Amino acid sequence: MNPILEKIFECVEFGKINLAANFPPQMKGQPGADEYTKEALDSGITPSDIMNEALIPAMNKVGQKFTENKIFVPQMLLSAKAMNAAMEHLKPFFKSGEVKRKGTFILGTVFGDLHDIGKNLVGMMVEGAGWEVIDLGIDVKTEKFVETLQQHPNAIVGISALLTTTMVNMEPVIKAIKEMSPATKVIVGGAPLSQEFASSIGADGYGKDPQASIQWLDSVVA
Ligand code: B1M
Repeated sequence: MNPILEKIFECVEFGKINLAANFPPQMKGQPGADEYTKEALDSGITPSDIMNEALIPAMNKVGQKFTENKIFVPQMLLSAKAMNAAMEHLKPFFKSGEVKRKGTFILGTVFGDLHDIGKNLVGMMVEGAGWEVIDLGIDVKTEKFVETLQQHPNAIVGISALLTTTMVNMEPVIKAIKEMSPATKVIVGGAPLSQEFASSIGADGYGKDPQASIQWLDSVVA
């Protein structure tokens, strides 16, 4: 692999955001994902190669390590931040259509629920895996999901819930989505959920964690 791409991979894997960042200690004083991505673009490496050879594989590795309990939420957040720093340089190329996304993912925490840490992690990781993410935030009403889907008819919808009292709110959201657009796929996730619960409310997928969600999303568009 190109040495600059290797550096970007390493920065995302270990959460080195930029030169000023003190974490991780062994990379203190070194450039981060921010500087290396700019350097890569300046040296003529294409945005697609940065995305497909460095960012996506690095985030895959991070997601895998999280699933295996080798790293925890703080490390994954720093990796996501490093990835975001790199993405800032790539966004203009996405907007111009030079780099293609795998699809659009509409994501939100179900109405009644204000928890967003897990949802944000899923959003960042899915974006890092090459998807366009439309994050509707927390306490998202059924109408908002439906309205956003009308604007992005080919999108996949993701709903998060952290409370046993709000996970039941996912069912009417899914029902409304399916009534409007039966072909739309919906994935749900959040600590109190299970595959069994997801199936019982009509969801197409269940994401135990970001990595499982990405694998499911990729399988839908494969
Ligand atoms: Co709340 N809270 N909270 N809380 N809170 C829990 C969830 C709770 C388990 C704590 C406890 O009692 N032990 C409990 C729920 C009990 C239950 O339902 N059985 C609880 C409660 C009761 C409450 C309040 C009702 C408390 C009160 O006011 N009396 C209240 C409710 C407010 C509301 O939502 N209406 C409340 C409020 C809050 C804060 C605002 C203070 C804060 C949220 C801040 C924020 O999110 N910005 C908060 C927090 C931080 C927590 C805990 C401590 C941590 C949650 C978290 O962020 N986990 C939590 C206890 C705990 O989990 N230890 C708790 C880390 C996060 C990375 O994990 O969200 O599970 P998680 O996400 C994972 C996976 O689930 C998955 O991927 C992520 C990464 O692996 N995932 C998805 C998540 N969404 C996904 C979507 C997908 C796919 C995968 O596809 C779409």
